[in-house]
Formats: sequence, C-alpha cells, structure tokens
Amino acid sequence: MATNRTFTMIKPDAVESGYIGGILEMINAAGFKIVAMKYTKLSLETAGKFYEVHKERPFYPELIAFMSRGPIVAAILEKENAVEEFRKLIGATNPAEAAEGTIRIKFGKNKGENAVHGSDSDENAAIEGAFHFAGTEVF
Ligand code: DAT
Ligand code: MG
Repeated sequence: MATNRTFTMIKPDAVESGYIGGILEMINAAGFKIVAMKYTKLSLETAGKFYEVHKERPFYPELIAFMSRGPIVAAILEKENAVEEFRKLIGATNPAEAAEGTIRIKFGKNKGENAVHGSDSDENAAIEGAFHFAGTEVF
C-alpha cells in the first residue's frame, strides 16, 4: 500500500495566491485519489523538523521561515507508482526549469516558493504522511 501513496503540501505562496483549487484540479485530473487532507499551518519549529534533512543547506533558514509564514494544505495521495508520478506532475524544484504541463511551471514563483511539495521516496512518503496525519485521518 505504501508504494502507492505519496505526501504533498500546497505551500504558503500558492495558498496566498488563491491557487488551492487550481492545484487540486490538476492533482485530480492526473488520477490521484486524496486519502487524507487538512488545512493547517506549520510553526517555525515544526517546519524545521519536517525539513530536518536540509538542515545543513544554506537555504534552510529561508525555507523554514517561508513554510511557516502562512497556512498550507497537507494531503496524502494515492495512485499506482505515486511518488514518481507525482514528482513528474509537480516538475523541477526551480519552476523556471519545470516542464510544460507541470504544477510548478504553472503556479511556482521561484526556487524557494515553488507552490507544492512532493515526497522523493516511498520511505519519505510514509514518514511525511505520518508527520501530519493520525491513522484515523487517513482513508
Ligand atoms: P524538492 O522540493 O523539489 O524535493 P529539495 O528537496 O531539494 O527540492 O528542496 C526542498 C525545498 O527547499 C524546495 O522545494 C525549495 C527549497 N530549496 C531547494 N533548493 C533551494 C535553493 N537553492 N534556494 C532556495 N530554496 C531552495
Ligand atoms: Mg525534496
């Protein structure tokens, strides 16, 4: 089951810009089923924990300040080969390098404010999903 699930966040930049609906539409059109979803806000501390793997990177302080500046939509998505398929749908980290038809080329602003998160492995999808959702919130 875990291999068919990935975790995503609609980031503060996209929420601020009114893109929640447009992004969810693309996610639905690409055949992902939403199995968990919430509208929430990260504190600086929880954002720091979520992105702990990037702790040593120079952009880490900027990243966690950005991710905690406003509400986000967190969701667990299901589809065959979900992690890889979703990374394809969101496109490259830098929206300027993202392919046509991807969420980031359409809604991303720059390398830091790139509209959406997508897990990079089945293992991280499970960890990130559990970070945001209790078992009773996943369907
Ligand atoms: P991705 O989100 O595509 O998996 P990542 O895991 O390398 O990218 O980095 C996590 C987030 O950190 C990314 O979505 C935006 C931010 N980020 C990455 N590289 C950055 C950079 N060079 N400058 C500013 N922010 C960056
Ligand atoms: Mg990543």
